[in-house]
Amino acid sequence: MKHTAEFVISAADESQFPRDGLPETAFLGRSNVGKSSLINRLLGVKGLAFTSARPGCTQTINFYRIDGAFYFVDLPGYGYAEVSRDTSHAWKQLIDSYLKARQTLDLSVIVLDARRGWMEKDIELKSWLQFHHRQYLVVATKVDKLKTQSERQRSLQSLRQGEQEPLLFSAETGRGVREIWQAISKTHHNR
Ligand SMILES: Nc1nc2c(ncn2[C@@H]2O[C@H](COP(=O)(O)OP(=O)(O)OP(=O)(O)O)[C@@H](O)[C@H]2O)c(=O)[nH]1
Ligand SMILES: [Mg+2]
Repeated sequence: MKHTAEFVISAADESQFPRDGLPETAFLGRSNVGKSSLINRLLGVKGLAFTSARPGCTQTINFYRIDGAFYFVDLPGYGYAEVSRDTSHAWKQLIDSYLKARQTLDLSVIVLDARRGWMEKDIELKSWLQFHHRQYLVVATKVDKLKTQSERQRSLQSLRQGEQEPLLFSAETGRGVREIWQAISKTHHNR
């Protein structure tokens, strides 16, 4: 199914978050894992969300209204060490304020790099979401970069350590798009 996507706002603080009450799916994960690329591929629009080979590309919270019915929310990556301590602190505050205050958040997508698996910050996020009874989905991206059979096996083993089996995705090949949409639609319907 083809979806329509409209960019709504790039929010630098809470006061700029939309207030129309539409439900949201947020994309969270470490810097450079491929959150923005995932959004673009799900919507089939290249360049809708900005992406870059350099970590720290997305610095504000970007809201995209989908089919006039819900939002996709592209967040800055957490745990990017090269930004100055002040900036990194401001981002953390922005992400925290979003997660804590946002009533309309009904699904968080934890985006992992398939080659790295669960990192400390990802586990922290998952624990936080579980503690607050928030629904989440785990996506392992860049699977196209797992070239050999043994790389794929090793990656799968480490990814399976969470309670939820991650959906495998590649922004390059489009693998996983259908499954991820199914999971997102299911959450919206069960609201
Ligand atoms: N091979 C491959 N490269 C990918 C994939 N997804 C993203 N990339 C590349 O990874 C880099 C980072 O992608 P982004 O989508 O900007 O990552 P992000 O998580 O939004 O990064 P921040 O906004 O900095 O937090 C870019 O160079 C992308 O082209 C994928 O599935 N396969
Ligand atoms: Mg980004």
